[in-house]
Amino acid sequence: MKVYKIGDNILKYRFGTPFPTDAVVKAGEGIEKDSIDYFQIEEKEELKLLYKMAPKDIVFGLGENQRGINKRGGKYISFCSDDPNHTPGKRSLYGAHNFIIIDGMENFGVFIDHPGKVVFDIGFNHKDYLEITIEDKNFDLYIIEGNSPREIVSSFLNIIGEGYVPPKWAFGYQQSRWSYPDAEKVEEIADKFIENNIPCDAIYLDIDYMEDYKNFTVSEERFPNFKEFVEKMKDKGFRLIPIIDAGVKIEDGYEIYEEGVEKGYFCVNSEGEPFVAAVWPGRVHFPDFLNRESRLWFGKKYGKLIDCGIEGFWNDMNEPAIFYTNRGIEQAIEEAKKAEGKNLNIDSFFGLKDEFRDISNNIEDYKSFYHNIEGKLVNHYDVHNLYGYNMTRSADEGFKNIAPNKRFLLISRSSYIGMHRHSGIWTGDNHSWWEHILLNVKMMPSLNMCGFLYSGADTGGFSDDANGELAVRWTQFSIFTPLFRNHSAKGTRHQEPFAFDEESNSIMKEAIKLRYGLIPYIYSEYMKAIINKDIYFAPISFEYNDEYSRRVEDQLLVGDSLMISPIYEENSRGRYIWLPEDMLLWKAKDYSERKYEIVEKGHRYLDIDIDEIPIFIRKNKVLVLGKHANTVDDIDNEELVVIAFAEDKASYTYYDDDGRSLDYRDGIYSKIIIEIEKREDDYQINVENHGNKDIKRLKLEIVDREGKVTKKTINI
Ligand code: MIG
Repeated sequence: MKVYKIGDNILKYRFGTPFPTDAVVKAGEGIEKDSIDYFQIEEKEELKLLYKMAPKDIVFGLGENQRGINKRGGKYISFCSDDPNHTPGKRSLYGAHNFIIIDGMENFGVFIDHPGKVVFDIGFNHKDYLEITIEDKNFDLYIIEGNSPREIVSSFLNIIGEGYVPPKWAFGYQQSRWSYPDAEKVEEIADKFIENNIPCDAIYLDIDYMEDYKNFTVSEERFPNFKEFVEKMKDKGFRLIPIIDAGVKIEDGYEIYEEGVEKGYFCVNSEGEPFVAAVWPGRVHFPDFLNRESRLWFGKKYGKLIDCGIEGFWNDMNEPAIFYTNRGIEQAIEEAKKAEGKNLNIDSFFGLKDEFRDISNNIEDYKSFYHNIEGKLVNHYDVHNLYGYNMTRSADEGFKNIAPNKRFLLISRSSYIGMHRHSGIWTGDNHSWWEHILLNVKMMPSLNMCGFLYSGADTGGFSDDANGELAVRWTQFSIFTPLFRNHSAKGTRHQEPFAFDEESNSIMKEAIKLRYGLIPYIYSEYMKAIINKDIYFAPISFEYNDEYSRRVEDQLLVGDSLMISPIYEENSRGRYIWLPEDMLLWKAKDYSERKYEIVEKGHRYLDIDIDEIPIFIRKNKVLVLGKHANTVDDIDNEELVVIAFAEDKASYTYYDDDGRSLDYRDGIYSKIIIEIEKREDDYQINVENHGNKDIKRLKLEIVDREGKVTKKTINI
């Protein structure tokens, strides 16, 4: 075991010869040390790290996973999986995010940098023990110390590198559905947004836009003159976001298939032939995204669609999902033949059934193909969790090749730590279930801790049918998620904001408009989090360390100023809330009607009507609010409403930039610093403008401890 010091409070313990994942961007200095802090090690066939948790310890992290913000009580398996049934017992979803934080008697973070299977048993096997099992013994273990979870997260974000920033328009509302079958339908959807005056910035193109599910092709029949169509839609205010799948169709004459075979860019089987699996298009090869040349080659292909005016993509099926292989089908048929005519009992019958179920995403298939890493073949199974990450990296590298300083929208389904430098994620195939609103709420801070700030769930739920109330309540939560996309599966009920009864439609519309009003705050907080290596969504215990705050699972901090308490139960018209301090409550219906009330610290039951979104402004904090427009680009930035809950003073730093380039990385952005201090009967207000050329006026609404509102306008 070698030990390295990475910065002041981070040690890396190297076991064996780990596969380089490029998750961490900071190198360290070798030091002398022969024992590991915190953990006991058990080495058998696998390696186990053991830690005894104190009764009140909380374990945060693990990104995209089931269960609570506090991960205690569960077992989680990092092995990227295409599993569309996110029921509570599931242990693997699409991502592998091996970072946790222990917060309690001792405070430290742990990152297992290993691209194969890792099991986190967090008080499941034995309620007091954290057991981390690493199947093969080559990995890096990072231990990060800090005084608080926030400090630990920040140190972690610092070593995994600066997060992805989408173009500003990607903070607008986005509409998706599998599938809008043709250009006509896409335009019809766009026109409905226009007719109903509902803001929307993007419409997604799911697999049906392609010709026979071939990546980087567009069906001439369903989307004729694609380039003109993209332009026409952009003129109407909508960007189109096509999907790209991992598998490349095997078909003579298909350029990408032929080039890939010729140049050896695909993953291979044990004979060195391109590995064959089947997904949407039938049989496919998988590009070898772990190989640098293949990655660059595939990345450039995005240019075909970028040339048509496309500015955003979603990368799907990149766990990679496998529907079947010949091996799987043959094995199942063989078992079926053996069973034919037999009197099957409980074991043999269900065994046979499972044979067929297990044709998809089978471990044996993952073990039967290889990546070419600098001339050496590496079995896919050992590096499985890096595949989606590197597909998405390939896209990002492609974009940088084509337009080095332009931001593109990019989200991926599968991911690994480090991919957050290249893109955001959506959380995959959830259901139109109330439980999945709550899961969405809990997942957001966990994802943030792992670097994935630009994230969100399929609002309204992917599978199953949403009713109006579910779509409303989900939308009311999603207005706070940086990625705000409504998506649903083929065959399910439509769930666009105009798909339901009049009342639900109108509430969704107002919520979306409110989202646009919140964009100045959301964008400012998002960007400050990126630049300062901080998070956007946090559990409330990150700021309040009292007994109750440590237990709250269904309220979140959004940026530095806000707390939210989403409704996630059907027929509910209110809920219990824990207030760790007095806060200013605005039950928002739309952004122009603002009534405030002070809610005092304590356990409170709050009435929340179907059209209300409770927004709490923390003590001495500030919310900035703009206006809506039908697209982000059209938002009028001349005036900002500044809502302050000033017990004695409040301050805010409002960040903005051009929203489309990467210049912010060179410090090219503007800031307005607002400082409010309470005097006897009035407020002293200080505003410093560092380079913001859009905003002309600040309309302050300062609320004091008694709820008295003082309004002032300041020209800047
Ligand atoms: O097997 O492209 O998660 O968002 O609509 C399903 C069709 C494949 C899964 C994605 C989903 C998308 C769907 N895809």
